[in-house]
Formats: sequence, C-alpha cells, structure tokens
Amino acid sequence: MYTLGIDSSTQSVKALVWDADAHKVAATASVNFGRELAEFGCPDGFLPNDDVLVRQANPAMWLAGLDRVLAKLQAEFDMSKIAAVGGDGQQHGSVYLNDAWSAALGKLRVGSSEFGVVGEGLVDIFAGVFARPVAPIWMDSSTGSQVAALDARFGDALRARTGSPAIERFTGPQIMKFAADDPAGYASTVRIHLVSSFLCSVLAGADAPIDTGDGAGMNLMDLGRGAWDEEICGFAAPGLLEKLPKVARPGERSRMGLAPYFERYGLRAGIPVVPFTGDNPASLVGTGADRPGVAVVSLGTSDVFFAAMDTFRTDPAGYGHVFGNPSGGFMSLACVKNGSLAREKVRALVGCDYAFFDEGAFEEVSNANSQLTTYNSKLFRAFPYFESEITPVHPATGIEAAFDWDKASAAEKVVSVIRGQVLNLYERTRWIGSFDTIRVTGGASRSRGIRDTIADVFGARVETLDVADSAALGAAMLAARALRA
Ligand code: XUL
Repeated sequence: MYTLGIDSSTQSVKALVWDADAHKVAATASVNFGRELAEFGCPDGFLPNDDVLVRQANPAMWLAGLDRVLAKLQAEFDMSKIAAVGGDGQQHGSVYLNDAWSAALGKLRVGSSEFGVVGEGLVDIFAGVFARPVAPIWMDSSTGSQVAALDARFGDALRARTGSPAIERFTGPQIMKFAADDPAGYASTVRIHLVSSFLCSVLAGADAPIDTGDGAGMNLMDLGRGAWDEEICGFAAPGLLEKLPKVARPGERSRMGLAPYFERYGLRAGIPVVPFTGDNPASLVGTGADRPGVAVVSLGTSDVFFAAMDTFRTDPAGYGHVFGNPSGGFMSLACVKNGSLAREKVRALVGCDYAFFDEGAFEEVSNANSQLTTYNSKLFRAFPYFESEITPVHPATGIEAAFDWDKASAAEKVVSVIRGQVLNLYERTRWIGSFDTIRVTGGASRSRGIRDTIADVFGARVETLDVADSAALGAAMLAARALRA
C-alpha cells in the first residue's frame, strides 16, 4: 500500500510516497518557491517587506507549488498506486477566502475529461477567491497590540485553555489585526483556512477541517475539548466562528475523497484525503516521537524543539506551546525564528563553504587554542538576530556576541553562533523535561558540528533519521494509518 504525504513548508513544498508495507520511501519530489516559482516574488518563501515585523506570502504560490510538485512526482512514480493522501503545512499562516471559494472548489470536482488533461491550473481556477491577497505566515510579528488585547482580556486563562499565551504569529491575533485594519476585506471573508487546511481543501475539492495539531497554533481552540473556544473567537473578531472550518480530532474518520482535478497527475479520484496537520505535529509522527520519551530538534527555516507529552503542561515562562498530537494527546513545542536563514546569512558573512560551516570550523576551534580561551566558556556564544526573534523576544539587531565579534576568527564565528543557537534552545525548553535521546531532522541536521553541539549541550544521544523530510513522511504515515483504521 502506497500513501502520499505533501509538506508545504516555508521555502518549499515536498511530496513523498510511502510504501507502508515495506516501510520505506518509494519516491520524493520537491519545489523550491524562491528558485522555481520566482514569479511569485517570495525568494525566501515570503514577500520582502521593509517592515521587519511583517512577513506575508502570496497564497497563490502554494497552489502553483502543489501543481508543480505533483507533476514532478508523476515523472518518478506510478501515481495510480497511491491509496490515500495526507499532508501538512507551515503552522499559523492563514488564508482569507471570499464567496468565490466554494465555486472554485466545485470546479475541481468536475471530472478531468470535461476539463481536458491540459486544462487550467490551480492558480487560474482559484484566481479571485482571495479576500486578502496576502497570507500572514508564522514569521510575522506585527500583531503586538492584538496580543496585548488578548492578554488584557483573558490573562493566564488563554494559556490554560489554548495551550499557549497570546503570541504574535498565532492565527487569532493575525485575524484580529486583519479585521481591524481592513474591515471590508474581513467582512468579505467567508472562510479562513490555515495553510494546511487550505491545501487539504483544494485536494478534496471541499472545505477541509483544521486538526488539533495545527489548530492549537491559533490561540482560538479549547485544546482540552478539541473545539473552537466560543468566548475567545467572539472576542477576536465579529462572526469569526462562522468563518472557521470544523475541527478534526486525532484519528477522526475523514469522509473526504480526492477531487477529480488531480486525475491529471495519474492519481485516482476519490481516494481518501485525511485532514492535514502542522509541519511540526507531522514531523513528530515522521520521527517516531509521537509517544513520550524522545525529543526532536527540527532544524529548518525555524529551529524547533518538540516532544509528545504525557500530561497537559504549559510553559511558565510563556515561550513554549502545547499542540494536539496527531496520534492522540498533546505535544510540547518551542520555536526559534532565526534558524536556517540566519545560519545561511552567517555563512555568507564569514564567507565560507558548507564543509567549513558544518565541520571544518568545529575541528579548527577544538584543535586550536581559541582566542576565546576556552571552548566551554559561557562567553563563547553569539546569536544571529536577523529576524525579530520570538524565543526570546528580541528585535532584529543582527549578530549579538558575548565577546568581541570583530576579533574572532572565521571558525570562532561559526562555532559560537551554533553554540548560541543550541544553548538558547536548551535554556528555553527546560520546562519540557530532560531527554536521553534527541532525534534531529531538517536540512541543517546534515551538519556534524551542529549535531555534536546538540549532544554536548543537551547531554543526550543524538540520532539522525534516514528520511530527510520527516514532516512529509509523518503526513504519509497518518494517511496510511487512516486507511488501516
Ligand atoms: C511553529 C512555527 C514554525 C512553523 C514553520 O510554531 O512557527 O515551526 O511551523 O515551520
């Protein structure tokens, strides 16, 4: 049995076919938004904006990415063998749809023979459905006043009910800001989807639910009940409850089937489409960490630490979150914004290649007598605040080092930044607990220097995974699980 997992993340969309009987990956394809869909003007997955707090993407780019990645996968694999589709999206991002949305979804349900195989693509079919031309994404921090309003109204109850304090990038504050800044645009919005449920809806040709894994990242869901919190939604924006799709609880049976539009990629219409989740909850499943005991460090555009939770516990310091675990129960999570894009900037700044950044620099620092006297010194850390940071909250001021940065060697710069990132992750996740084993995933997990630093700082055994894209894998596994249920 083969299932398909689609992961729409910040900088790319990936598709992975999972052979659920042989327990191996059968095929993969990916599309990088900046390089391969440059016409959407999002070189790093978002629209450049002079205001460093504003981070938005063009939602049509995600539709183009879906078409493109399926076409690429079709060149690799006999798509008629796929028995179910699952997926996930970057968390928190929201898509605002007007009353043309339903009719556009309906078009996908018309058989592909009526369309002709080389019919319109998704971007054309969904032209005119966006009540807001942009989609705020998880990197956006422009909702300070909405966060303050939620805090003032609900205080600690917000954390107890939704699993997180009010957070700038979370969808609730983002919706509040849109409703306040553009009341007419908000009034014309009939449906608000997350990136995950938006793409799932497109695949199913019908409004898809939001699962508790991704939905918990909105500040709007009563996580204990697995349902929208009517009081918070009512406070956030007028009529919000009617604009939100249904909530899907873990393991809930899905009645959605693949829309005939996707026959053009050789897929069979009607195969089950399971509710999508967030990229981190999907990755929790893909790394096999959906049972308590193992923690995961995912080193992507964001650096994220997460683990399954045996009991519902929130972060007293207010940085971490609790989300639904797609396998049931809950997961904890802490997210640092300055992950791989910041590392890339440091590499460019230092002017070194990947071999040096991932390994050579670490060897040089441990062999040579570092000018910072000792590698273990507390001073030997720097942090790349290239994006306004959320964990901890800090403006975008560039590199901040605990020593004289200008006098440091290239190797010291690289190693101190990695150490600063890992130490920060360690310090912010103490509330989650201690772990003997940490599984690392995401692009930067290829770096031996980063893996060794994680092992050293966390005092844990570090395991890498055979499959690089644990989110797409987790999504495909959830689709296989739904078939067997
Ligand atoms: C998690 C978060 C990011 C995004 C993008 O809370 O904001 O990890 O999911 O990957």
